[in-house]
Amino acid sequence: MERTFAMIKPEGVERGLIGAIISRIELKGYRIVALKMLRITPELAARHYAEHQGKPFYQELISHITSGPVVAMVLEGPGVIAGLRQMMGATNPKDAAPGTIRGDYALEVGKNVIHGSDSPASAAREIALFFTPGELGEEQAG
Ligand code: DAT
Ligand code: MG
Repeated sequence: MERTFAMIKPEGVERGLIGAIISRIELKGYRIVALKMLRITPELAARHYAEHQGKPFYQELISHITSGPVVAMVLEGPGVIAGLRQMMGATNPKDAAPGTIRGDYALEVGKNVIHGSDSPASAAREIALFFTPGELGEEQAG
């Protein structure tokens, strides 16, 4: 079954949107495989956002994602990678359709409240960055 990595960003936690966002994910029918609140270190932020190194918004992106606790999760379901991206809406909330998470809860691209993996390769990489096999219930017996 397909899995993806999702994260409620610091402004989502700060604004009290954890319940609303998780509720949408659960009502859609995706299974929450693992979930935790953590403070992202600059090292983890740099690895997570490696593809954006050198872009004009990179420093702001790193300082923002490390500015407060986030809620990280692994979601499972058929087509969940693309499905969550559809539920999130466009990267820039001003382009995100009403009914999407970013369309309904955000105004600025730098504070777009949720991250979701953009491909199977990103999902596998990001899940492994944030969760141990034990946290995913994948420890070997014995
Ligand atoms: P997404 O989060 O939709 O996958 P992305 O991977 O292109 O988008 O960018 C990662 C994050 O970086 C995005 O959620 C918000 C920030 N970002 C992207 N483009 C930006 C821009 N032009 N100005 C400021 N922040 C930006
Ligand atoms: Mg992305």
